[in-house]
Amino acid sequence: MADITVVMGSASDAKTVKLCLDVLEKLKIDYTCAIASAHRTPDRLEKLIAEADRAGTKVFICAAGMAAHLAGAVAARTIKPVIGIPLSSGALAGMDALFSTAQMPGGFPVATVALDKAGATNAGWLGAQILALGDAALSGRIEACRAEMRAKVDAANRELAEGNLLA
Ligand code: RP5
Repeated sequence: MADITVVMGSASDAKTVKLCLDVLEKLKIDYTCAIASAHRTPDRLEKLIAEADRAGTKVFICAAGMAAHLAGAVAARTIKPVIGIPLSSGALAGMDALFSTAQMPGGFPVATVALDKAGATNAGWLGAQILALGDAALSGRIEACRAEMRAKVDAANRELAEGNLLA
C-alpha cells in the first residue's frame, strides 16, 4: 500500500512533479504516481481515488495547471488530506491554477503550496510531515534533512565571513 498517492493532470506536468517525487524518495516514502485529469478522464480519476482510499493511502498530492480542478475533485471524494500544486501554463501564467486550487468551498480544503517547482518540492515535504505524525523513523529522517540544510547555511556564512562569497 502506498502511503502517498500523487496525481498529475497531464504528462506535460511530469517534469515539475518529479521534484515532489524526488523528496518522497529521499525520505524513503512509499508512493504511487498516476496521470488523471478532472476534465479529460473524470472516470479514471474517480476510480483511482476510490482504489487508493480503499488501499489505505494517507495523503493525496495533486498537480495541475489551467483551471486546476484536479485537487478539488480529489478533495470532494476523500477525507484524507489533499495537497494541491498549482502549475503555471497558458495565458494567465498560473494565476488561474493558483486560485482554483486554493479557493475551495468550506469543508473541502486543499492545502495549496506555491506554484511550480517550489510548490512541487514543498508538497513532498508537507506530505512527509503529515505522515511523520505517526512515524517516528520518518520524523528522524526529516530532522536529519533539516540539519543538513542548517549546515549549508552555516557553511555559506563562513564563506561570507571569509570574503569568498562576494569576491
Ligand atoms: C491541466 O492542463 C494539466 O494539469 C496541465 O498542467 C494543463 C495543460 O495540459 P496539456 O494540454 O499540456 O495536456 O489539465
